[in-house]
Amino acid sequence: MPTPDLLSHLRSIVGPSGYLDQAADIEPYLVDHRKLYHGATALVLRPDSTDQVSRILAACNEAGVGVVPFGGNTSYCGGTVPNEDGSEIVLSLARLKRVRTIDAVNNTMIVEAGCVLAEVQKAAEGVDRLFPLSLGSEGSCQIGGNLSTNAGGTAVLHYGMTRDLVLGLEVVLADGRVLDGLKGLRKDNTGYDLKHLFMGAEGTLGVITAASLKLFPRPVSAATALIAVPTPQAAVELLGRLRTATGSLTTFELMPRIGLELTVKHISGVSDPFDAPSPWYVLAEATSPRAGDPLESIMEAALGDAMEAGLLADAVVAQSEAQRQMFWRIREQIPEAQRQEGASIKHDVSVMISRLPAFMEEGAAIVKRLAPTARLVAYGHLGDGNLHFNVTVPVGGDGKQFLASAPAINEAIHDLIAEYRGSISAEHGIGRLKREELEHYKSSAELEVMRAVKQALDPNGIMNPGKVV
Ligand code: 2HG
Ligand code: ZN
Repeated sequence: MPTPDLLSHLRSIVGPSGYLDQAADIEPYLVDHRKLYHGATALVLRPDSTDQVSRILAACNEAGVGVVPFGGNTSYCGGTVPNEDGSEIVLSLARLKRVRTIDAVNNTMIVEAGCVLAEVQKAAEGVDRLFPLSLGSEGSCQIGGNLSTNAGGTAVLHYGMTRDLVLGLEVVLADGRVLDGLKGLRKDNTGYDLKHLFMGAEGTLGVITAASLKLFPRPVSAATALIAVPTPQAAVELLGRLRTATGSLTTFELMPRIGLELTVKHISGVSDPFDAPSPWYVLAEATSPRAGDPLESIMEAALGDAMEAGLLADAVVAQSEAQRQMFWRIREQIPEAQRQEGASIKHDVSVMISRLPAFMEEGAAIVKRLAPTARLVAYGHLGDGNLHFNVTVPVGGDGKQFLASAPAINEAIHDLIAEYRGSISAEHGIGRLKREELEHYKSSAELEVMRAVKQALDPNGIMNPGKVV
């Protein structure tokens, strides 16, 4: 437990505008986005400089008090909830929100951890560049959280995961030392690449306070299509064709019929653009920084060929920005529509794309066996081999009762994923939710190396205790 002396020392580090200690103010920091956990804390710190973060960690490390880094609170895995006994301090990065530099020639920007992702995107746009990380929660998630969880999203196919978009990090270690990796170099082969330790570590090894991010040419031409496909296998074949034909496929998302139905039902401004229902749909987008790039006609020709080959039943290439946005809305609002429909059991899994259709068939059979009346809503980033293999409560069913079947369904789906040599968390991380499963599915050698790294960087175990390892 933090002593009154420690608490007052921490308050003095950040000054009167840098902390919250009244129950009502603290409450929003205690519950995760999915409301899976409810923690407790005596103090939420809101430092406004790396130096303050450094002094906070040094003090907590000496006292052996746990620190829970907190960003935009969009974690799916309870990654930022303090434990229930109130013994940990919450460290919000929200006030570290400066864009320190933008260098359009070097194609880099240095941003602080508390910048909201949409603001980072906007700052890049201001110098005619693209920062390509793109997520449903981009209006509220913070770049520090994106980096710490190595977030995915809908442009991974072309640009990679968050860790691929980073040249270097500024990190405060558990004992308060600062690693300064903000040189903005594209080539630096000087031994272990330390930055990658902290991306995906979810704040368990140190606190990311700033990052040097890669910028890209800003796309000005795009072709966006909504495509009705008969099977996931057809979608996989279509993916290969569209990648080759366009040379710049940025997005390739798979959605089931029920995903479209749920968004049409719950989300305003969404309608089904097709005459006939289809079991599956794909949202595909190709982009290019060249003005006047004939992507639309290239996409149309490729879709025509694919139709002749029996890979699709129908397709619409967006004819206006409004239509393009509607197609995107159908995909991006599936999680919200699913939430409005009732309780759901989520699996954020990945396998090799070539094996995805077979996995989906076996996974669907498992769901049918364990929850015969529940509704499988399997959608997501097919281009990355990553599906949200979610299961929604039966029509008119009781949410609580349904959720009681989660452990059995999780175990069966994750066992299947293990058989397929896939991942039980493709893009949402581990947090608190999947810590035990991680222990089960990682090899002992992997776990030993992870624990050795944790021990080396955080010997007192103060960094986001109880998460990941
Ligand atoms: C998405 O791809 C997000 O829309 C959320 O990763 C997935 O809610 C989900 O399961
Ligand atoms: Zn996703």
